Amino acid sequence: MVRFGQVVVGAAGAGKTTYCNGVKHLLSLEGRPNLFVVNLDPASENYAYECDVDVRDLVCARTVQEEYKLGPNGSLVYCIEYLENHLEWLHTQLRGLGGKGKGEGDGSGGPGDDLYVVLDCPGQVELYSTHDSFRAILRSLEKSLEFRFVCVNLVDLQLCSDPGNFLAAILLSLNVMLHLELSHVNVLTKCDLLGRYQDLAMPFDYFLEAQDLSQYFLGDRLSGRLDAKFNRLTENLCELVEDFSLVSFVPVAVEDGKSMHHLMKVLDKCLGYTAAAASAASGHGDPMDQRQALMESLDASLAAEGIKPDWYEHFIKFGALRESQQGGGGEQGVGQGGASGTE
Ligand SMILES: Nc1nc2c(ncn2[C@@H]2O[C@H](COP(=O)(O)OP(=O)(O)OP(=O)(O)O)[C@@H](O)[C@H]2O)c(=O)[nH]1
Ligand SMILES: [Mg+2]
Repeated sequence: MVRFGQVVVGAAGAGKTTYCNGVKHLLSLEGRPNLFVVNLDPASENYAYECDVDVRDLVCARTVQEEYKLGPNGSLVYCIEYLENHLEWLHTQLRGLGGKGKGEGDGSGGPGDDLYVVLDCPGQVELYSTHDSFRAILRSLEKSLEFRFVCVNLVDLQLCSDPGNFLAAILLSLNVMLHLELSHVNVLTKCDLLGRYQDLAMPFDYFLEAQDLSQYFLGDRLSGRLDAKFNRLTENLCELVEDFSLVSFVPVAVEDGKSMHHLMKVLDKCLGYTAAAASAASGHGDPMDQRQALMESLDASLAAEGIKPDWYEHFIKFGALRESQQGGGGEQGVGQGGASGTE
């Protein structure tokens, strides 16, 4: 019996909370059963955010900061270590979800058989790249509650506009992948803003595949911005990334149903999740007709542009449409919970 989960990580402001809301919206429309969002960010300031389990009910970074006179980073580390030391709280909360677990009621069993959780994580990357507590928390959920996780590592599109930042994001992604030891999918977020980066130095596909990175640094080399030693280091790092071919990105804009649907398919494949598998696990009947219809229509919209849509064209059109609908306001973000999930 397996339960499924997305572990949504990424730097501060990468779009984790907005993405989690978007996933809940889209997958609810698709009729995915027993879908829950779990806030694991003790520093979240967003009290309007709807989640099914909230770590702030156990420990809150703001309170810790005041009580122990810690800074924002120290208090977050304290909170995650506190959660690691009070894992029974998280286990109990997760057991309470779904209500279909075998041991429900007597406290001995696991959570709902077809549970699918989306974990909204803090924006402090050290927690996923070097610190042990977060990884220990995930291991305990895998071991005690039989969760199967995929790490969804969000990277802001903005980082593509500078070669150094992009390389740093790639190296960090590798670091997170090695540290958490989970199936791992890198996601480029906020791609509706692609139109603002029309001077990107490489075709968009190259960013998605993390290819020809040395080429990307050529501009910096020619301008003499980097010294010779640094150039060599950069070239070697680029070669390392390219040779191992371990990093690629799936592009997403949360309000764009097509891109979100594409990502959900990638994640389902990583998790081994199918509606049939979930139904079988829960002993429930066939998927609802409504879900089937929505999946088919989204599949058809993807197929209309080929198996691999031209994301650049797609996002430029989507961004333009979005701006015209907003009266050309040119907002920076989509706002919390503002994801529509469908086009
Ligand atoms: N245009 C656009 N903005 C987005 C998208 N996703 C998120 N944003 C905006 O990015 C900003 C940060 O989003 P959050 O979801 O709070 O990011 P976060 O990673 O949860 O941030 P922390 O919890 O502070 O680490 C907000 O202003 C969002 O509206 C997107 O797909 N497109
Ligand atoms: Mg957040």
